[in-house]
Amino acid sequence: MHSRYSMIFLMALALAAVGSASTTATRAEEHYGPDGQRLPYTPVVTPNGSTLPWRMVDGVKEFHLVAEEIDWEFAPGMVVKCWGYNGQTPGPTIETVEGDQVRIYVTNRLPEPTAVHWHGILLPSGMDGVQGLSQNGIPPGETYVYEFTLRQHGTQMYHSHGDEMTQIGLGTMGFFIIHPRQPTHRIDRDFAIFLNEWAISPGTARPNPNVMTNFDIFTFNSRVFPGTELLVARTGDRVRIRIANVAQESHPIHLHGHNFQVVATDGGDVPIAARWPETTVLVAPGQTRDFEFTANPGDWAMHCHRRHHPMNAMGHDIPNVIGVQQAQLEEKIRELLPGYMAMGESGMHEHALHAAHHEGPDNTLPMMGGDGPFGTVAMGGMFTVLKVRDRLESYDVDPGWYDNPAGTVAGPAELPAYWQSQSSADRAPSPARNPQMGSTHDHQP
Ligand SMILES: [Cu+2]
Repeated sequence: MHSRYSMIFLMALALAAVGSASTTATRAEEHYGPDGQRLPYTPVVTPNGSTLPWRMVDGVKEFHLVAEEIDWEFAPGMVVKCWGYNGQTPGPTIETVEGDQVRIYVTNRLPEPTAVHWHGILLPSGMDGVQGLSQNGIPPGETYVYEFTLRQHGTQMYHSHGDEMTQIGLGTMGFFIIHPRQPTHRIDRDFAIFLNEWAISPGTARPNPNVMTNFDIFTFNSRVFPGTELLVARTGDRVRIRIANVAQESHPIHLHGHNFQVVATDGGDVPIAARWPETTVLVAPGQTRDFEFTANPGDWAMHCHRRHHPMNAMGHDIPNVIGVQQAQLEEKIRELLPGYMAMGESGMHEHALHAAHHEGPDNTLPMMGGDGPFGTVAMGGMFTVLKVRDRLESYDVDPGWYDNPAGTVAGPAELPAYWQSQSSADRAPSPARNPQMGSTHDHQP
């Protein structure tokens, strides 16, 4: 049976075989499929998820997907009633190679008909999986089969194409990755992260798929920080990150400490001459984006750059109290609500500090949290950490916090006298040095 664990076991064997050698040891690592054959690729890691097992039947790579309702943990303390595949949302990653003939059985255990669309894959029209257009809906309790030959490579997706609003809204999607038959270069670490947003009122467990714009939970592979799995790499590794989105909103995904190039979309490879450097990639609904970079040592944040997306519920629809003195208000509210604590007048950092001992409604996460080496990280939602180390025992073990070289961490300082002597007017840019501003300044009555 193909599983991540057998893969890890094989990796351990490979490591043992080459001894305690240098960092190049695992780069020569080979990976094997369920049939014992060497895989012509580095298997994709789906953080907080898994790869769908397959079996070879007369030269055809067979898979089985089961669409079903599941209880899915977004982070410790919050379990959500989702619809997904094989016990997960996103469903397990389908991993194939260009040229493979694939046969995919789909069993529907949802309470309504469904169909699975193979997003971005070139295939016969009748295999495209649009309910009503290309096939009958798969009735609850029944199994349909899809079969086609892969004539391309890239990061594609699968998702429900029947009652999309409800079914995709509740989590019926997954990666369909097709590796090139002839790789142009080696990838050391290959990660796949599906974006989604949800409307889950505090104190409830059932996402509301009818919501159009007012989402309050934003997820990487249906997990929120600090429940998102780390991305671990070795200094100098060639890292590929694949991001997919079939939700309502677009998400600008930002990686710290690196610049990268978008090397592929769900339409195929981007020609080398057409690539440009980026630190943020916008991933719109219905798109995948693959980006690559060489890993630099450190602990690096990767997150959606919309301000409310690396954050959990409860920050929405609360009154703006920044700068409001709440002391007397707090006393008055305490007469009605013992233990009430006013927060937010100097920002929401305070909230993150109280999150550990303040209970919210059942099944509801603090708006932000996560412990770092310097206190609370004060993040939630679409946020994770890429940990890159010169030396690693294993990609599957948290290497701990980054040991910053001496003199490379920002810290307290004594402000030099020449900065202290400045008045706030002096600190402002000089109008005289700016030709446009200077002219209006000079001619003021
Ligand atoms: Cu976002």
